[in-house]
Amino acid sequence: MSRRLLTGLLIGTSVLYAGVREPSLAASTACANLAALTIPNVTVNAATAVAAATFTPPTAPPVGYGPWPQLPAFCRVEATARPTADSEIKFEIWIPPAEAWNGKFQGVGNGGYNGTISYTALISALKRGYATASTDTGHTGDDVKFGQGHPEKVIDYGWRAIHLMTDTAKLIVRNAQGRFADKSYFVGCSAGGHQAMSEAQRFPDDYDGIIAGAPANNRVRQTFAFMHAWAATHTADGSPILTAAKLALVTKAAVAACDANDTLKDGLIEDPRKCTFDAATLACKPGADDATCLTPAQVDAVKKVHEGVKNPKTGEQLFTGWPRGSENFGETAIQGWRQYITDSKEPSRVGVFKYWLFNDPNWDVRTLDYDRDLAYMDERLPHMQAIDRDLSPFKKSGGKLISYAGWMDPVVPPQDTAAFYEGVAKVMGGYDKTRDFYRLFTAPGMGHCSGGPGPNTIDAVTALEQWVEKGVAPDKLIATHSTAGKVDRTRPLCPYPAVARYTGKGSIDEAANFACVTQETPSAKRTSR
Ligand SMILES: [Ca+2]
Repeated sequence: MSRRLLTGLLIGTSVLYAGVREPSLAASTACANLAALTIPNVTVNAATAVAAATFTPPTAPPVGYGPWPQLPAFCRVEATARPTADSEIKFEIWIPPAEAWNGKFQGVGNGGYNGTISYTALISALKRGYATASTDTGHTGDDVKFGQGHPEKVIDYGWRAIHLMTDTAKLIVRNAQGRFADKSYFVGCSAGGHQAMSEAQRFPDDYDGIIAGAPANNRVRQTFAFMHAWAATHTADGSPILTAAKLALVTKAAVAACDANDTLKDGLIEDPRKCTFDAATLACKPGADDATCLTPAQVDAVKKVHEGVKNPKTGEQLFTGWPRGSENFGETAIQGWRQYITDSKEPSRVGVFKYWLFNDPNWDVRTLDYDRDLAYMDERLPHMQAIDRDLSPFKKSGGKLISYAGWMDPVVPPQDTAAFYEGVAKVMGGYDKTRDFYRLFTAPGMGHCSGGPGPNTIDAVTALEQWVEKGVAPDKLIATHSTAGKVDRTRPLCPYPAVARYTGKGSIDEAANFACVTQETPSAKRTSR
């Protein structure tokens, strides 16, 4: 981030605080009276005391979530921030009554480009006693078209909405409770992981503890990778080359080929970077095409997605490929390449090029120049990503960061998350000087943020609370896998680059029979001189 940007932000922050007219400095403010707060560039639209078991979020619950649960009582504050004339950033702040408040604040993240309040995340924070806040990031809906001709809205999405939400929420919580929160946390996965990284890098004092799940923080390059993967898996007329069944065939073969790489046959690829499975081994006999094999075009498509995208001019690996094993491992489109690569009628996020970069709705992905256009996007849309590897300011402010990644993630490639960790370690002076404030936990057989054949459910919030509040750093996170709501496998996730090794005794489905051991990773070898 540029110094100019940082200065501007700091000034913006101090203005925000200095300009607030607080009705009462010492005492708490009744919920309804919070609507009278005057905060520059922020309008408090409503402040409503919500009685227990009476609130239903205005949107339908996400698929698979079930009906909205009954909630305890809270104060619901709805606000809009307009840091620029073109901004319209909506957010909600939920504040428990004093007796139910755990004294802490939790900001929550978003998914994809979706301009919507994250009610599921607000609910889970409120139920733990947190005062909590979520924003729509300044636009409505998952379509990136909102940014056409609205560069300030793109910046709101990129980083500004989350920071303003955080600043404003802390202030409103302070007014509601009569004191500032003792600790502040940010919790997000996917785009939320990107937002988490952005906060750690751009606003190192916003949060005491941050959770960055499957962080899509290398977003410029990831967007190029989406273009490449789509072009690789579709014919010139846009027809898909790979079916769901063929993708499942590849996953099965990849797992069969690489399961034993870690010496434990548990149906999981421990580290896909060590898996050299070649889709060509599934090639049909010349002229044949049936359910058990891949045609030459299908082999070619799979190989290109595995191998990732290179700069054609310099040969530099521009972005990693998607991991072997991530092709299709479940029933839903997001448990494989279908949702973001093969089933899409057009490349995922192609609108970033059409509407944000070239302002040309007819732009054709086949004209993309992976050298020239990358340099152009890096220059034009730096606020779209969070890739500063120098986390010294965050470390210095006492911040703690827990990141996690599923080795089967078909959306945000986990190899990139690991590479980012290695990059930070290099800048910070090694793994020892990194793990005292930032730990990455990798999960074999886990998909995007959750799901997958491996243990994929963790309680990172509790681990982070222990680290921030008691100084107990997480040496492992226990992940669980469930079938039909029943836990059938547990496994420790280890701080990168350590991995979980079976002790040789007892069930391989029980975490107690595994120990975290440090190993040298292929890319760590490459980067350590
Ligand atoms: Ca294995």
